[in-house]
Amino acid sequence: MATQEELLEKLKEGVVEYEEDTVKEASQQWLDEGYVALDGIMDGLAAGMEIVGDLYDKNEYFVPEVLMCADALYGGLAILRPHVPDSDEGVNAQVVIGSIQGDVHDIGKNLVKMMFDVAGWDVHDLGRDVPLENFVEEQLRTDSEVVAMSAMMTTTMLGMKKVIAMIKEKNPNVAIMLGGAPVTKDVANLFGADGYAESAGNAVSEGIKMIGRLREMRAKG
Ligand code: B12
Repeated sequence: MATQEELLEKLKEGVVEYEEDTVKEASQQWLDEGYVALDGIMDGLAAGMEIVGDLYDKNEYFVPEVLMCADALYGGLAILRPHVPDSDEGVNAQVVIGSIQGDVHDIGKNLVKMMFDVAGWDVHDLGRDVPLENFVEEQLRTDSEVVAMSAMMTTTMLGMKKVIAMIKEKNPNVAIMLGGAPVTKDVANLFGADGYAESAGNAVSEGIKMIGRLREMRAKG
């Protein structure tokens, strides 16, 4: 019998120490104990990755360690993700998502994607390092109401401004949401985006709000 706190610690530490087997074992134990899968993902795996981010920022970890930490996180995610129940938030919507051109960071983007997925949205994931025009093309192809872009670098972030202009020019009736560590609400406003969320936890509720505003605008003609 392990408590939630003990297992969360094990999940976090497993990610930080890049012990994929420990993470997988703790993830399975988490399920066996009947704890909520999403809590294990957010408060265990993602929280561990945040610590990894700090270690990287302090030059204690470098790229190889970080990649192994990411592998450990994904090992746990593969076990926990199938046990996150669909939450019907009553919105039938489509979202195009991807990490912007030049940016290979996709861990945060994948968590946001998962949140849209479990909320019942149709998610069109373009992956990472996505050429700017692909966002425009995929939005038109799928007629998605929302486009969600992730950037983790100040340099790549600038590409999002271009995509917003390109999309709005072709189709003004699209709600565009930005996210990623360097992105703030002010940046999102400055770039002309319609929404912003600082974490995967509130991406869906922000998406729902944006869709509400969009549908209202459309109804008014
Ligand atoms: C993991 C990591 C990597 C991994 C990426 C693996 C992968 N598959 O993603 C690897 C090792 C490959 C890597 C490489 C590089 N990295 Co790096 N990396 C990181 C690190 C340590 C952690 C990022 C992470 O995964 N965090 C955990 C997740 C869960 O959090 P998150 O990404 O912030 O996402 C959350 C929110 O931001 C939000 N969110 C994210 N996207 C979106 C999208 C939407 C729509 C919404 C609503 C919300 C949302 O929700 C998420 C969950 O709650 C950060 C350091 C840091 N402190 O962030 C540096 C960091 C991002 N990297 C950095 C750099 C510079 C690089 C390299 C250029 C390094 C190099 N010299 O080679 C390369 C090249 C990358 C490239 N071309 O893209 C810098 C960027 C600096 C800057 N501000 O421009 C950082 C900040 C480190 C630093 N302090 O220097 N990196």
